[in-house]
Amino acid sequence: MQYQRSSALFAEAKKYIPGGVNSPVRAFKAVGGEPIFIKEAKGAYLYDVDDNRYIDYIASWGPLILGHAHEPVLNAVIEKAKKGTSFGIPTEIETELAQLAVGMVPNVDKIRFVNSGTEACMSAVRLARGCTGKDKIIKFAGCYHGHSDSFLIQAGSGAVTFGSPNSPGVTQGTAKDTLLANYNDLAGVKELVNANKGEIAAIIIEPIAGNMGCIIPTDKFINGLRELCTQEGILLLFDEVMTGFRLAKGGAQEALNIDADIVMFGKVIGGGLPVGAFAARAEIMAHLAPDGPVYQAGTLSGNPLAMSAGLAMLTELNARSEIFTSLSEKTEFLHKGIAEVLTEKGVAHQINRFGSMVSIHFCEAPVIDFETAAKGNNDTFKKYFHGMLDHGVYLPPSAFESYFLNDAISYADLAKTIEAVRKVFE
Ligand code: KE4
Repeated sequence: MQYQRSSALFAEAKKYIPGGVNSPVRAFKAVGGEPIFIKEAKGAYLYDVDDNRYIDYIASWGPLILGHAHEPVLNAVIEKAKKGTSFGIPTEIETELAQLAVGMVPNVDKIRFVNSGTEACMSAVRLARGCTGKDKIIKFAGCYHGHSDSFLIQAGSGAVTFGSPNSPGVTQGTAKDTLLANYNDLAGVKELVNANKGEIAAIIIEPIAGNMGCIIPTDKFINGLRELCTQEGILLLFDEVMTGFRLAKGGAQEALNIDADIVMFGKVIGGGLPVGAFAARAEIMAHLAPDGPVYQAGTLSGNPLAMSAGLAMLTELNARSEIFTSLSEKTEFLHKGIAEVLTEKGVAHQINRFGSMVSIHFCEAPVIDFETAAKGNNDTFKKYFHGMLDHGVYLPPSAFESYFLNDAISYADLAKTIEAVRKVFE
């Protein structure tokens, strides 16, 4: 593969955009080298500006679950654009998508659209605080809920368990209201709850984690969280920005058979255009402006152009719900094929998979939380990432991400991917 044009474009981009990118993970800092620039995409394939073709395993980090430039979604957007893109005035299509989404997702009566997953999670936390009158939240190390100040927090120093900022610009005043626990560690959560009795508004979690690689909660952990929240009057917030409309029609709530109190969405719900959302039972959403006092707003929230992409995508997912099983089977095929090659080559690895989310960790011990995920051999990962890129397979450029399979990927593409792993480790 040659990347001349990408390299030239990256140099140009860096002159005007910090790091040459509009989201840090795209800059390849975690894997070294320079990012490729994409010219276009269709179905399962990306085409870069040097005319290299790649099988795509990030699907724009989740949204393009039906593959790139999927006709029904494209046509919906093109038709809608001809009638104007945004008015800042109510439109019927917002209700259509709201009704469809609420019908697909268990245990929610109402939904508010925003423009990103960050906005959805940020607003949901404010709603939880507004509902309960309590200030603190618990999040989990390694879970990512977007870049709102309350989430850019790492484990605090010492036993106080207060959070401390993990980015300059986040104040200690904000950090003190975010407590950190470890994924799959129910006892640790209980300790935090007891040490902050009556002060915790919400526990926010990725029900299947995707930002440490893919990490699956134990039944004991996730059911224990539900019970604890019910007992303590804490709201359980499911960040389904990745899992929503990907693991099942009803997302992780359906897949795990657990009811959250507020559910947040992004990615797939927008069909590739900027849409986030948060949803809950009526009595919780009644607190939200303009019905209630909890303020939240957005100029382009629910704009008909983005709604048209989301509506086309969710309509197809709702009608073709066998797609979730078929994606899961393709992911299992990939998992087994790669595991076979790595075992044959004597490469220490752990592969975590849930539905169409999968991640590969180059380590011996099972990966069950952020600490064990961090034990992966990053040198091996970097060589693996670039080797696969050279063999026409685009993987997430970080060991702390998950692959997202899309419906356009064929079994032939999967076989090619497995073959590429073999060549890389030869
Ligand atoms: P956005 O604000 O990026 O739309 O969504 C934030 C977010 C919230 N919750 C979860 C579970 C998420 O995975 C995300 C965003 N995911 C990252 C990939 N790990 C987006 C990629 C990027 O940051 O460029």
